[in-house]
Amino acid sequence: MRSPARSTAGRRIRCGLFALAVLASSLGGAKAGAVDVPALVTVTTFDGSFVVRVSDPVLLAQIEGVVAGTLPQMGVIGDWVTGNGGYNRDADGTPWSWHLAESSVFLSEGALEICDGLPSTIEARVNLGSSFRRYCPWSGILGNVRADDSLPADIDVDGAVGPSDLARLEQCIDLDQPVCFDLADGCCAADIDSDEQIDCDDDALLVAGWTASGSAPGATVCAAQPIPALTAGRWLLVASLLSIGLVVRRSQRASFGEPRRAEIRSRIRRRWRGPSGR
Ligand SMILES: [Ca+2]
Ligand SMILES: [Ca+2]
Ligand SMILES: [Ca+2]
Repeated sequence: MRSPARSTAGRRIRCGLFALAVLASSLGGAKAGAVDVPALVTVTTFDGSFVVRVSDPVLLAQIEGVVAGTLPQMGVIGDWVTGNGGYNRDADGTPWSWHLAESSVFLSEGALEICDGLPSTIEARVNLGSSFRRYCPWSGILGNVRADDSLPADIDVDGAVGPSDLARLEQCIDLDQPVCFDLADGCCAADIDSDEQIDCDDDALLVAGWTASGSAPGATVCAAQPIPALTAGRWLLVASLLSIGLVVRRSQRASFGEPRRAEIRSRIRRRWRGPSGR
């Protein structure tokens, strides 16, 4: 990621560092706490914020060091995937349609300009179906490290999995449109398993993660579909096997059964009449 200081990329990296330093001084030093992994960390940019989930204790210690000011300012870098993971939202609570894949997240003192941007930049990329996944917000400042209390199926990131999440999934689910990019803006937030489809796999996760009172109803299209289709398919298979069995048996009778019966009748006649009976 780093480049020689005299190169253009090097100047761009210094610009990124400068932005970090200015915003850090304007926000003041945040206090680091002893939080266990997994933890949630808020990254605040010039315009909007997002949340990163951290399961690596070494990375979390680094982040806490940066937040406390005992380590030099560093920015977060990672690769986005669809779905908000049940935790990624803006400061005003609006859920994003993406989150950074945990295994891809690291800190760096500099980053290339190509992956810079605001959280809304990434939101636009998700909805455009961009294949460029790297995100390294130059203005991103780490802060608010806390224990992870998120729920993976919490599509609207309100702290519970319930009717509002189901309503969102029902609105976005489309079994004929496998890629969530093709759906209305914001629907990629409903991709609970981050496979870029809004389908019955996501519904199964929502049902499994249901925290509201009562049993989870699940999406109508998924509740109606799988079992009858499977039963009908099984009956068709049984009927096909029976038909094949009948055809084979008839053909065996035709080719082998009749000569065998004729031979037995001939033997009986010979035994009854004796060897000279013919
Ligand atoms: Ca919810
Ligand atoms: Ca999915
Ligand atoms: Ca799927």
